[in-house]
Amino acid sequence: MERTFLAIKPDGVQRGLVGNIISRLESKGFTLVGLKLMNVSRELAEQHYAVHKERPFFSGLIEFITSGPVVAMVWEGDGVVASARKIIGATNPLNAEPGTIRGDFGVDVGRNLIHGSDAIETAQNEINLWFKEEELASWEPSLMSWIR
Ligand code: FUP
Repeated sequence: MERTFLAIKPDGVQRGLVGNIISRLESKGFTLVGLKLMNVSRELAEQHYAVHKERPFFSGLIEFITSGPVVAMVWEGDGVVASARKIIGATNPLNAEPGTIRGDFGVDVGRNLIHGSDAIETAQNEINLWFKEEELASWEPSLMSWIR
């Protein structure tokens, strides 16, 4: 079953949007299989955003993501990687459609509320980076066979 890694960033936590964000993914029909509130070490942040190491915004990004607790999550379901990206919306919240998380709640690319893996392979790498195998709980929503 396909999985993705999502993280509600410090701005999302501090603005009290954790419940709202989780609710959107739950009511869409995806299954939560991993969840933890955690402070992010500089080392983890730098590994997670390694592809952006040479970009001018890198140090600000690391500063931001390590500035307060984040909610790290793994979600499961058919097509969850691409669908979660749609639910999240464009990287710059000013370009994100209303109805998306970033479109509804954000105005600043450096404070865009949530991270979502951009491809199936990236998702697998990010899940392995952020979670230990025993922190993930696979389960079947048996009364919801109309969803999966
Ligand atoms: P996304 O996959 O939508 O999270 O976007 P990217 O991987 O392109 O960017 C990662 C993070 O870098 C974004 F969430 C915010 C930050 N960023 C900036 O701060 N400034 C930019 O110009 C681009 C990205």
